[in-house]
Amino acid sequence: MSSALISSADASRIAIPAEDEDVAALRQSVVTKLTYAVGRDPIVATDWDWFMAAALAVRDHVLERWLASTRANYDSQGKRVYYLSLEFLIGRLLHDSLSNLGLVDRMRAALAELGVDYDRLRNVEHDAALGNGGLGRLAACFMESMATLQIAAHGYGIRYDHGMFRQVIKDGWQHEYPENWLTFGNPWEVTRPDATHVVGFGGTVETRAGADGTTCYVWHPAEAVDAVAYDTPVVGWRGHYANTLRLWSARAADPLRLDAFNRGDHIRALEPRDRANAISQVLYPSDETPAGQELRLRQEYFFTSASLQDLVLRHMRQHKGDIRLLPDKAAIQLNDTHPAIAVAELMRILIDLHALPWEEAWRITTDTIAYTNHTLLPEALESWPVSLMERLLPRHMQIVYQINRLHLDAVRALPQFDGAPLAALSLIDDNAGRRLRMSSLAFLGAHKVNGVSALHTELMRQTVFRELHQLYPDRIVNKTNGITLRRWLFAANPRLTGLLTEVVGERVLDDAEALAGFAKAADDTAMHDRLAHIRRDNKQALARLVAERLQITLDPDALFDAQIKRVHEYKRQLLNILETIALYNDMRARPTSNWVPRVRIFAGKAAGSYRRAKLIIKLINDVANVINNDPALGGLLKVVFIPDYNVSLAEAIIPAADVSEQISTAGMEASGTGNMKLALNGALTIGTLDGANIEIRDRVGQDNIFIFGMTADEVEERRRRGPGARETIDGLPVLQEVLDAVAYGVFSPDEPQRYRELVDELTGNDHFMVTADFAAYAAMQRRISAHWHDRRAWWRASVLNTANVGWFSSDRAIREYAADIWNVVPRIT
Ligand code: 26V
Repeated sequence: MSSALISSADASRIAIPAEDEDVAALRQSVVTKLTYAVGRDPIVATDWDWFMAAALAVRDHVLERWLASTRANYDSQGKRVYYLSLEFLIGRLLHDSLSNLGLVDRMRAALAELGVDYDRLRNVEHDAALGNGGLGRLAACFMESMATLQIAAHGYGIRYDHGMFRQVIKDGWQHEYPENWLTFGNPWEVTRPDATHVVGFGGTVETRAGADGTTCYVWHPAEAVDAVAYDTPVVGWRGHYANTLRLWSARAADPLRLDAFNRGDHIRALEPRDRANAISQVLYPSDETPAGQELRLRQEYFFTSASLQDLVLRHMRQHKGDIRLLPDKAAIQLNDTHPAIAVAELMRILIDLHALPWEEAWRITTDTIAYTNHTLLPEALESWPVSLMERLLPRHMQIVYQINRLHLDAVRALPQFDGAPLAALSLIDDNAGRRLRMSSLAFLGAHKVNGVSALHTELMRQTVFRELHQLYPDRIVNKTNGITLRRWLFAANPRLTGLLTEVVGERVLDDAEALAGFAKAADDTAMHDRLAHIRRDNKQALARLVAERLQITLDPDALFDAQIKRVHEYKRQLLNILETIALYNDMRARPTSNWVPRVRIFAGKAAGSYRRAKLIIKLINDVANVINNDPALGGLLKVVFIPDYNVSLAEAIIPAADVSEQISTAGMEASGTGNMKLALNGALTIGTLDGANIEIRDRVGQDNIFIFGMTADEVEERRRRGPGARETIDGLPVLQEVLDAVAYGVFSPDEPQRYRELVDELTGNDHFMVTADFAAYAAMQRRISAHWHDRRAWWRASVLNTANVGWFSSDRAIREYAADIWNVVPRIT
């Protein structure tokens, strides 16, 4: 590894003097922050006060590197990456920052000298939950990897006042409550009122004759909203370098209508303020429905426009006002279609504001922009009613129409064009009212379009982008997702990390592929014992958390089996809970069999309006109630649904899991990233041939992963043949018994009909193939139990999982984006 900025050896010499001195200095800076920034006397300071003081002290450490990095980027005049994402699911920052800076132990010692417990204090930090799930967490991992690899990058998004809702389980049902991460202040961000941009909405477009016979367009928006920047430094591994996450907050340009106020109409007077503020108020639970809401479109345009204005301004300042250099100096990555309006917005900036001709503007736009697709689910593909677009963004729609015209003309001019209708290729979908297909706009405006796993990319070529792919066969590329080891191994599982560095050496901390060296421990039984010990400690810690939150006792010697992710029918938590019931029935029927004690752990949120998913959560809790309280089982089987899943809870569950559930209907999970985190920590996967599971199998070896069920092709084929659930169930008495129990209210005696609709769907259409995959899943679960009895085989497989998943590091993913899409060279190679 080499670093042009500063090498590791130099950095440790410069940044880390004698240890005691450092502890004393840290302690002093925490006390100073407590006194002068928080304004509290140590005698009365609460955990929160100490947390703020510690975070501000850490931030000072980061700021120096941040300023140095910013200066280095400016001086180098190099190309920058701009990652536009409506979601950044970063979680807590204190421990992660300290861990990346190598200061955890010293901070712990400094606080201990002040009589403060670091572990208690780090738990009072609120999660920054500015995302729904995989897409948002990926953006956070990517930001960390770009800082680690010293790629000059800016993340751009929205500073939501309220992030992902808080999930409370009452009587087994999910309830959603607003989340208030900013209420007590956010120590990590720096407000930049100077970096404010005005974002327009609505109004009219004026056409003027230009000097040389051309036509100029002047947009006169009806409404103006200020986008105010809040910057958070993202510090990379070993703390040498930091990038900026810039999140926009919306403010009314004119917050008060004084005329109304003076008339005494205070409500109306504040209307502009409220309307503007609404834009950055809440994160949409985007797994919900195609957010038809105008507010969602306003959010998307708001942050896209502010970000493009910001990056163009930076470019002009840095590169002598030469906008033509933009593709050489900026790579813009669209994280899904949420910022797809960037295509039209950049065209507008280039043509209307910089007076470039269309062709040149189009070349600059497409050379600069790239787009990542994260789902093929038709209901999840964004499209906006043309009428709404024309009202809200009239100038952008003119540009979109022109893009579409030129695109369709080009198709008609192709030699192979046979006069067939071009509906499938058009940017406008005429089927369900006229709607603008955002995925097509993003595809046309990008030089590269990527999927997030090999299978997903192939399915993109065959399905959603079939026609566009035929036209542009080189545009779609694969970039399999990755995760940052710094958070998901080093910070979340320090004991395992310690063992790994002992076995393969310190270099594993800088090079994920070095994990391969751990394979030599595969058959070492002494090593197995140590791993088992570490896992047991982690399970005990999780058991304490569960006891505190749910008053349920877990046996740390039981097999912990975790399904932790958004609750969605395609992810098939239902398959898991039905098989749990089958296991329960079997345990009751054959109590003297050599059962493996098991804990089924569930955690995840359902979109507030997704009734079915919420019903599945209730079913899990109802089943848990019956099973956990059945004295006949003697605690052999436990089911827990841990509420309010978030990044911090994931960090507690993942190091404690023995089995990782990745059981989506094949062809439906674009990639998954939890699968990678769990395998990295040594959990064995039970999974379908879906998303990145396939690539995980290829790397860990098929003997070390439990793959079951239909392939994506088989799913498609079976769906074509029509419903076949009835015959399947008829051949499976075990499943029939489970479905009867659910349908007749065994788990819901207070409302026997509660799960009728779930069972009706399974016996009818069964779109997600729960019944079709049931037998294979149940058989595989039994094989896992048999495997558990063979401790040598189990830990061998576990070692080989950890050893072989280094490739799923987000550093590898980012290197691929850098080389194949952005054309930037990381400073760390
Ligand atoms: C969106 C929607 C919206 C409408 C209703 C159903 C539904 C279901 C899923 C989604 C997914 C939104 C995009 C997303 O988060 N995709 C996830 O991206 C991860 C990072 O690439 C990837 O690992 C996950 O497999 C993928 O689901």
